[in-house]
Amino acid sequence: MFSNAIVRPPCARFGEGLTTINLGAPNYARALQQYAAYCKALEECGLTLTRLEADERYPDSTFVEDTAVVMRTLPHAQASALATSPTRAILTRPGACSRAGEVESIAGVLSRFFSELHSIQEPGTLDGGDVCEAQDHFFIGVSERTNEAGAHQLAKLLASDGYTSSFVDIRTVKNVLHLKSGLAYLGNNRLAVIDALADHQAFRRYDLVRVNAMEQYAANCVRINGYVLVAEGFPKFEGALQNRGYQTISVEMTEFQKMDGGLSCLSLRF
Ligand code: CIR
Repeated sequence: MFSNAIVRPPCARFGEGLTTINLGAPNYARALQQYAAYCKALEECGLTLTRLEADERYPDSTFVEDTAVVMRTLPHAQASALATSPTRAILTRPGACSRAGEVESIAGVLSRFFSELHSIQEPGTLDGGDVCEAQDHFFIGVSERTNEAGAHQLAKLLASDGYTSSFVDIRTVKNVLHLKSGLAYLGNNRLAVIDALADHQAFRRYDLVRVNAMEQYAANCVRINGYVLVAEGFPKFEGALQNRGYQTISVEMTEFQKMDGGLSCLSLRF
């Protein structure tokens, strides 16, 4: 169960952020509306939101997921009362220089919830979007943003808390900025995964819901409590989830997609 999410609205300079996709400039007013609907959906899933102020210094600062890796429960504590009290969070070291300063302000907020904060250190770089938690295992993407040193540092920190991890190199996978642009954990040993990653050996023991190239953006969905948040406009994937018994909530994400961002990127959930 998740109970909290940290969110930050897009700032007025949102359109100056990094992007590789060719979908045109985002409409700021529309981005704010989509953000409001996203927050409402998180609340519908039962989360209490910590709403941060927009940060004009960093155009990409609405994508808070990239600044930290939060652990919900310790695997060995799952059956005990400790299960609901998160202990450790790891501050990342974003791979894009323009985003480095985003981490500092997140640290202050996380220290209200987590008793221990750790950090990825130079020469490691790591973006939270490259980290996919699947119960007591983490998939860590090695990407243009997350280097091997960062991935190893995270794996070591996770191992000291009893989590296992595996690396997934996505550097040659086209149109995938972060691992979670193409992968999501759906609970019960099931993953949503884009076709281009589906044959990776790290996923061979999982039940896969494949996302075809036409609907690739939809793979970045988020399972929260009894629901799966999905991007609006991808009927095949949403139908595949519903056929498997998931209750979906769809959210319009067009303006965030223009900036390479997906549903998971807009919050830190724990
Ligand atoms: C960036 O390029 O860093 C932002 N424009 C998008 C970050 C998206 N974050 C994510 O996938 N976790």
